[in-house]
Amino acid sequence: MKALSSSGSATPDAAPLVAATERPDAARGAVSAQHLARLRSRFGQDFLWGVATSAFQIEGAVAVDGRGPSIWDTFCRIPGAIVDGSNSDVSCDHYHRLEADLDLIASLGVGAYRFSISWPRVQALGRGAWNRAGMDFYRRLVDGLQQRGIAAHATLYHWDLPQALQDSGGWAARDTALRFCDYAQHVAREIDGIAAIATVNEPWVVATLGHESGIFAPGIRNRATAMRVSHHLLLGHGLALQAMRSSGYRGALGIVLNQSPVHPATDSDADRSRALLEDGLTIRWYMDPLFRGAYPHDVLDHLGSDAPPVEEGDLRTIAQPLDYLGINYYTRSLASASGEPPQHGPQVELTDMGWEVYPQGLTELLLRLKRDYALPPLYITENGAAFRDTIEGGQVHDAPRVRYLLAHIAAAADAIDRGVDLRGYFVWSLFDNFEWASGLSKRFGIVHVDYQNLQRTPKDSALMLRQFLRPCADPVAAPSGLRDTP
Ligand code: GCO
Repeated sequence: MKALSSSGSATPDAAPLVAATERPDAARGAVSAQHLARLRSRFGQDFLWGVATSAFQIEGAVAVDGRGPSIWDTFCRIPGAIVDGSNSDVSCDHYHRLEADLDLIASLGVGAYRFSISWPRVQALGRGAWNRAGMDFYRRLVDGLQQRGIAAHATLYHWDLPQALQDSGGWAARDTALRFCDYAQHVAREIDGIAAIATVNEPWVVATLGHESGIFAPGIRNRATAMRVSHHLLLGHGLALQAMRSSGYRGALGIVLNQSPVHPATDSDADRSRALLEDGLTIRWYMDPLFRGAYPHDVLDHLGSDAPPVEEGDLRTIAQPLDYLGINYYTRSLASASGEPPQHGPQVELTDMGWEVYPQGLTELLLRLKRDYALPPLYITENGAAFRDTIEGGQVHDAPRVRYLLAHIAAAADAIDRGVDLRGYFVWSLFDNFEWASGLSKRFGIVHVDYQNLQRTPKDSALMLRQFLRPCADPVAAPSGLRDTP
């Protein structure tokens, strides 16, 4: 998810995605093997390539095998909350198609798969009894990845809070951080073989879109509540890290933040100070407590009485050493004091979300983080784009997505060349899936999903990724089993 609602662009100078001589064929999304090989050679052999999903967006099966309702199940029932009136009761039905989907992931040649664990599937009420069937599902998932030689990168909280916890205050209640800690410890102890665990995905989205603008679950509109939520998410993260470490988990532990460089829409002083504030609210509000043990003063001043209550010791808990930091990058943000969305020049390419394609922002962001913080190794845990794909004759020629991915991978390489310790890159997303308040209307996948019959069809971007990762494989034909997986 991008960080700000005011994003857009008036940049006349947006750099071409791929140098003209190397630009993939616009019609078919075909890219020369030479281009792919050259790009690949900019990354070390140990660099981790993966694809990413989240539980609520793909699993379906919301009321089977003891899963409890989540806040997103509830939110989907509010008239008008989801633009197309859809829900995720079925979505990709991944829960029932696990083995075939794992084969599909393996056929792409990736080294890692980033998925999330649905808290209400493993603990229906968010406290008390554990749900054996839910735990078994994730055990099968992790075992299946291991059997295929793919590293399991799990996220514990990708927004699907058990509804029962919301009923007792949700993340605005400090107790939810303690419940989260119990859940984290249980998962880390009871599911063997997870290579990396991220505590929370995009706390800014949970706090701000869920509790200030209210466009995401649970749909609350109150800034003070949103800021309490942000603090409790960070506290829950810190408590969970301590608990997982002390219970003997030996994989890598981290957190995932969504970040966009914030640029002033114009050179005016007003826009510049707005950009500084938005940078504070979206980036420094999370990075400073995690890596400096303090909330940024300018943001605290701005919040005044909406600042969250912070108890003695909280910041020490939050600033636990991390094994890695995950960054989700989609676009940049443009800040304007007037609040008016900036106009886009005709040269600016927008995705189907209306987000500016701005790959150089990824390099800029990574260099800035390196400059300002003492960082652990970094991973791009999400990067990708929604476009209006069409399927014709069993093929999806998603040339804009191919260009987007290649340009951002090149931007990641630029950051590495300039000293950033970047260890991996995950495409968002493996599948077209339930895109939150946009429902099923936005397609982010490199694999197309037909929501009528649930058939999976790798798009050109998936075939490109496979060729990028496994250059010896047949560059044209899909691997057997890749098409027509049920
Ligand atoms: C996010 C979420 C994803 C979104 C993606 C596109 O990080 O925002 O992890 O669930 O689907 O970002 O908006």
